[in-house]
Amino acid sequence: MDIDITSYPDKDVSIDADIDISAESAPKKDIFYVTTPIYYVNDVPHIGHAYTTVNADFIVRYHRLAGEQVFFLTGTDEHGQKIAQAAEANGVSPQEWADRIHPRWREVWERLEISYDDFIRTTEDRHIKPVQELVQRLYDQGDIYLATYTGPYCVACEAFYQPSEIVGGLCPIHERPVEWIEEENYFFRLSAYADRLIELYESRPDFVQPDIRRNEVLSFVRSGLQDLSISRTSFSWGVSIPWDPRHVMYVWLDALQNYTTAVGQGTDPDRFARTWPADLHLIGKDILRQHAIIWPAILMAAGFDLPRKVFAHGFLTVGGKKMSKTSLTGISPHLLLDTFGSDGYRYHFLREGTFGQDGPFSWESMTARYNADLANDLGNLVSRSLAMTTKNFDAVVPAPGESTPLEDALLAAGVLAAEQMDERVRKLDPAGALGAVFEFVRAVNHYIDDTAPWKLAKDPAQRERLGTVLHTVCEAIRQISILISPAMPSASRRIREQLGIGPVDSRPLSESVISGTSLVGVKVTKGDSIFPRVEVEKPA
Ligand code: ME8
Repeated sequence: MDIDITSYPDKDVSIDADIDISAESAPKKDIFYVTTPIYYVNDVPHIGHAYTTVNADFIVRYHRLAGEQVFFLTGTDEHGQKIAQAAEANGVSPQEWADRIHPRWREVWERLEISYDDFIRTTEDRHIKPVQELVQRLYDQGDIYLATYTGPYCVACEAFYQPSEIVGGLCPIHERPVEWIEEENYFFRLSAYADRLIELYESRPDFVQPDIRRNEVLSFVRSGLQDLSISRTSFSWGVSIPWDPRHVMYVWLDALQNYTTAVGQGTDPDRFARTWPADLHLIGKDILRQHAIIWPAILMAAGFDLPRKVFAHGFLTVGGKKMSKTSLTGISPHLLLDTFGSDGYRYHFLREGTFGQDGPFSWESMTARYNADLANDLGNLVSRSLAMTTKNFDAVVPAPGESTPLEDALLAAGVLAAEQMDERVRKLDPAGALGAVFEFVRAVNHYIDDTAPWKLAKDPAQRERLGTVLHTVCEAIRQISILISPAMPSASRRIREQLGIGPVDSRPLSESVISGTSLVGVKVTKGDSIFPRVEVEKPA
């Protein structure tokens, strides 16, 4: 990037040295605040976008289940050149285009049972006004100046690159030709924040996770930061720069602030104090620099607290490359939802692979895991247990007799699953958390094989023992219905309906799993199969 230094203003940057970047300095607040990226409305969602949102929803639902107060934000990013181009290609205005596409995102989130508390659109007044006020403040305090930008720009990323990052004229992420821009732009003095950013990554190793991403960000900032161009004049679809309306704001400067405008930045100071900072910004690794470098620098300039954590997960890949709209490899979530339902869908994208690393999507492995874990292990457990209770005890959960080491071991396995789940969700390891839950599901199946209730049922002298076994199994299914509820809310509800009990309570798992309502005397109903088997054939 080539900055014409003759147009630097002569003001010195005033960086507020009083802002404390340690996590401990952040005020105590009761609300656990989680965000997803706000998605571009140039097109409709694919399963890569849903990957972030499903994982965020699982984490959020777990925290709510544990009795915590949560605020979960998602939304759509509606400004910028990419949206303007999509609108033009479709012969409508950018606003009309955004109005037409944004419901397509909400519709997918509804089918996937995403429990967001707010959905922000960056074209809303509640966002635009506070964004303009903050940017004006940064300008007034000398953090923004006018200069000339010359360099590469990728419209698909809506990002500026260093010339050295462009190989063969192509964007490193989209592998599409970049534009070379030469424009008079406003710049944010990002470089002035480099030392404080380095101090942030060093003093709070959890700020950027996983470690591989933290190291990447640290070495990028150590190698030297350029100031950031934050306005454009060659198109007009964006938030206008308040003191110079020939310019529209760089879309990222506008978009990142959704996280603060949605919770009261510039409009509701009490709410802002109760909710901000975000506890977790969940993102894909493609937008790491914006979240781990640009965003904290803007917040430092604004004098706001910094988020507690930015976690960048890996890509869903097709043929080893990021699944994307641009490369036309995006698979619609609806296609998978039609076959696997929301529970099967959510389970797969939470359980497959390691959160943080890239992983391929395959219809075959989704089907295999669904049939093995859900249709066989869990679905059959529920249906055979309720069928045996129906047949032997008129569908009423029997009182248990004396327990043996087998029952004690199963009880201990349930408690262990709850503890492991808690630990793994808090480490942002959804796959590990569900792994622990399904370990318990398999333990319950082993218990049934070991105690063989179908044999006990043939011997009237074993009636009390049969009652103990079926009570233990129904109780274990009740525990499982709690443990799976953040991942598969609908299956959890249906299992509880069949068990004859109401919705899951919100309290720590250590309490709800161990001391739930007694099931003795509860009438169960053997209903439809919770997870009907899926055939391997892909839809055409
Ligand atoms: O970047 N694998 O929006 P976007 C995993 N508007 N995750 C993927 C993915 C894939 N193949 N493809 C997309 C933007 N994602 C900006 C964000 S935030 C202030 C502004 C997910 O519509 C992943 O979370 O291009 C990625 O970061 C996000 O979608 C990008 O969505």
